[in-house]
Amino acid sequence: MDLGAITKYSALHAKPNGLILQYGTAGFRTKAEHLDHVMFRMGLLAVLRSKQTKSTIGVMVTASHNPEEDNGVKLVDPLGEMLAPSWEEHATCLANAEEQDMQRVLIDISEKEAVNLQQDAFVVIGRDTRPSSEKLSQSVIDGVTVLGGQFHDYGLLTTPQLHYMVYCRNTGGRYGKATIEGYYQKLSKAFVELTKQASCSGDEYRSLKVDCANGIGALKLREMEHYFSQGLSVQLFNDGSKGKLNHLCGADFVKSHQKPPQGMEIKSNERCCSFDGDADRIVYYYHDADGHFHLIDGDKIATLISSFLKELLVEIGESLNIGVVQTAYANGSSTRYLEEVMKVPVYCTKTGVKHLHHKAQEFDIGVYFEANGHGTALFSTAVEMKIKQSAEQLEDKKRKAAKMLENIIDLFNQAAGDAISDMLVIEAILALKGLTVQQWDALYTDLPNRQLKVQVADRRVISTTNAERQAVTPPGLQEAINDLVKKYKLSRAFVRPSGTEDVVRVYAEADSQESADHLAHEVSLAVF
Ligand code: NG1
Ligand code: ZN
Repeated sequence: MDLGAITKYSALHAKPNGLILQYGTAGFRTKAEHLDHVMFRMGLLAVLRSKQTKSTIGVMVTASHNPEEDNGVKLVDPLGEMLAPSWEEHATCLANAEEQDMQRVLIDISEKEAVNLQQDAFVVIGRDTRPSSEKLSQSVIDGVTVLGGQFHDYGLLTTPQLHYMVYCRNTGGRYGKATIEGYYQKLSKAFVELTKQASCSGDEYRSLKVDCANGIGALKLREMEHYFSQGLSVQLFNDGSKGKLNHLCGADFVKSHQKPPQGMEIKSNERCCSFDGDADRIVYYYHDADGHFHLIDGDKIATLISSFLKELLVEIGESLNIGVVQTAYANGSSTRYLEEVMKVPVYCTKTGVKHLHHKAQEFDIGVYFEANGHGTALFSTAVEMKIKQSAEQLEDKKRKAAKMLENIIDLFNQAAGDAISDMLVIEAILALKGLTVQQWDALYTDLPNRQLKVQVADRRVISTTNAERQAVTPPGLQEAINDLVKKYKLSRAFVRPSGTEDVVRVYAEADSQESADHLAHEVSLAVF
């Protein structure tokens, strides 16, 4: 380690005095102007992690659905997953070290993690479309090079595309080619094969309106659409040409306000979807003939996907173990439908995709989605091989189903939840099953629900257990929530400190919207 060079370059990316940040569920996130030093230091850290794992590490510069003025950064581990927890702590220490302590912290991390400093390092970098992202990603590169790391800057990418690149590079190309064309070709080939098999390919299935949150999704869909246009034509809205990133549009806005984005004209029964600012979340929606808005969130996406996968397995004659992973925010109706009607086991983890991803890896086929539309499906290597064999060896209907499953496996981004990949999976399933958006929506009826944010002096006084569904501290809070919940029918409520904002989140559901609203309000009063 050339400590002299590190000190010299670090001074060019100086940390604002007194600024303390934490590597949270989605890496570091705050106002872009406070992040230059963090980017430089994450470049350094990515090199150490790459040396330790002897693998390519990813660095993504994005703040997802946050306002345009914010930015953020997260590291991507070798198999495309989120950074290992012990390294999240190192990230926090390094980001908060005062200038004079930087060298010591770097050496500490290297020693604790037994990093061989002679090992080569390779880092890949991607960024979203925020005005601040280009300069900030340059600071990451400064950090990488000052520690002697090699790098490839992919420039503008969706977050899941960067995860895909990292995964491809560390699996010797078995998963796919680590180029943007490789990504487009892999997904489009699988999608076009699938839609060719659909008997219902009328106009209804051929077009989709997409709200791109004025973000990277628009750019990437434009680049990609000619690859899959045989199967689907997409009409893009909020493509960044006029509006501001995530402002009054995008998946987070639609899900949290339960209303359509601005800037999109919706005719009744038209199928529409929204991406978030870095295109790792997707939600669907439509207006019915009476003009009522219907949201189809991550829970219903998981239901559609898992029921289709289950049907294919029955057709092929394979009994594999499928599990669905949700969080406490999953609508109670979805959990009941999955367990009681579809007879699929459902598991609940803490909020944050890394928890869902890890749980989903335990199954032959693990489908995971957060209610907000972040998710994907994972297939074990053994399952992938078995299905490939079946697609070659079986006959007639069984072979057709195995071929379909093979293509569906290729269409999922197994490194991370991916709005583009999920959109193509959903579109293929709807076409193959001949389902309209209304029929999909009618699988079950969501329980009315309400989410609120409460500002408190210190949100850390609230701690939780049982996948965040019960409060442990402060004393008495859970008892108070239990008493309130008893007052309503089909009700459930919980509180938890947010991992990405300085707020406590309150969630309530009940048999009517009015009851859900009341319950959420009463619980938020109990939090004070
Ligand atoms: P927090 O702020 O911890 O609730 C939010 C989302 C998560 C996840 C992360 C990362 C909700 C209720 N929470 O976390 O699901 O997406 O941001 O972006 O949607
Ligand atoms: Zn996102």
